[in-house]
Amino acid sequence: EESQKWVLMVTAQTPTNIAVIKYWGKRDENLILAINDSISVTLDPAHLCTTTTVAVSPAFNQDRMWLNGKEISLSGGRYQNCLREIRARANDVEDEKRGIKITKNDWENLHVHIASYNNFPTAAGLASSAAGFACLVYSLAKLMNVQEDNGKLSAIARQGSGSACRSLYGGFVKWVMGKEENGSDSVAIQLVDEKHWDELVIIIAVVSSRQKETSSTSGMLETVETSALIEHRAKEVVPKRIIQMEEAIQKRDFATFTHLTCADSNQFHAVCLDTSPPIFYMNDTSHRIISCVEKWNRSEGTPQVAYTFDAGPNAVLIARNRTSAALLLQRLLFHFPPNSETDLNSYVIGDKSI
Ligand code: 2P0
Repeated sequence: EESQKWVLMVTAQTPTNIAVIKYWGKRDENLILAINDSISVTLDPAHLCTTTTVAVSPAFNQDRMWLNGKEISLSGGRYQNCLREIRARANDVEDEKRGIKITKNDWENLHVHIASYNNFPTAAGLASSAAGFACLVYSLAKLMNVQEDNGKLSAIARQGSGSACRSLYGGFVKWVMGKEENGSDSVAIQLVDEKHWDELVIIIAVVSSRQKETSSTSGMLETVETSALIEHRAKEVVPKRIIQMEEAIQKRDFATFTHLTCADSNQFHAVCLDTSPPIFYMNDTSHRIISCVEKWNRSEGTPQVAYTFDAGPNAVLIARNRTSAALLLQRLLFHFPPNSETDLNSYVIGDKSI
C-alpha cells in the first residue's frame, strides 16, 4: 500500500563530556542513581561526538539499531528503559507536504531504526556511552515530538548511562544525584554555558585506543561492594569539592579549578586501586603525563594545565589558554616523541583548535 511507504527521519549530534568531579558508584543499578554529585565540561561538538539518525516507518516491524555500521541488540534494559520513557511522552507529528500524520497513540505500534556513529574510539575511556545515550534520547524525543525540557530528558538519558545525562547541555554541567527513590530529581543542570570560560583549551592525549578491560558499570559496582575508601569519598570529600568547584567555575579561578580537577581524578583512581580485585585504568604513560604536568605547574608557580583521566589511560588535559595549550603540545611532543616506544597515538584537540 502506497501510504505504508513513508519514512520519517531525524538526525542529531551530541558531544561527549569529561567529568572534572567524577561520578563513580551507584545507589540504584536499574534507574542509574549515583552516590555523589558530579561536574563535567562538555566538549565542542565539532570534535568528539556521536551522530545519530532515528527513523520511523510503518514498514519497520521491529526496533533495530546499528552502532558504527554494525547491528547491535536493543534487548538490554538500558535501551528498553530509554525507548519506553520517550515513547510514553510522544505526541502528534504531522508532515503535511508528504501527507503523513502520526497521532499520539500510533507510537506504541510504530517501530524505529537507529543508526549511530562515534567519531572517536568506542569504549576506550573517552565517554562514548555519554554522547551515545544523550544523542539517542535527544533524537528520539525530536522524532516523537516530546515536549519535555532538557532536565527531564537528562533523567531519561541517565537511565541509558549515568554520564549521558550531562551531555544534554554545553559548558559546565552538574549531575545532581537527587534524593528521590524513583530518580525524578536525579537530573543534570547547566552551571554556566560554553561562552562563560572560553579561554580554556582541552587536549586529549590518546595513550591507547584499545577497549578497556573493566567496564565502568562493573568497575563501579565492584568498588561500591569492596572499597573502604569509596564511602568517605562520596560522603565527605565530593560534597565539599562540588561547592568549591562551582565557585571556581563561576569565578574562572584556574588555580583552584586545576587543584580540584587533578585531586579528584587521582582520588577516583585511588578508589579503583582500593577495589578488590584492584582496577587499573591508567598505565605508565598516563603516570608520566601526570608527573610532567605536575612538574611544569610547580615550576611556573601558577598552574597552566589540569589533567584528568577517566576509565582508561587517555589523558584529558585542560589548558588555561591558547598559549599554555601550545606550550603543552610542545612538551608532550618532546617527552613522548612520535614513533618511540611510548608515543601517543594522537593529540585530539577537544575544544577549540589552536
Ligand atoms: C564520569 N565515568 O563521571 C566517570 C568518571 C568514568 C570515570 O561516568 O554504568 O559509562 O553507564 O552509568 O556513565 C563512566 O560511567 O557508567 C563514567 P554507567 P558510565 O564521567
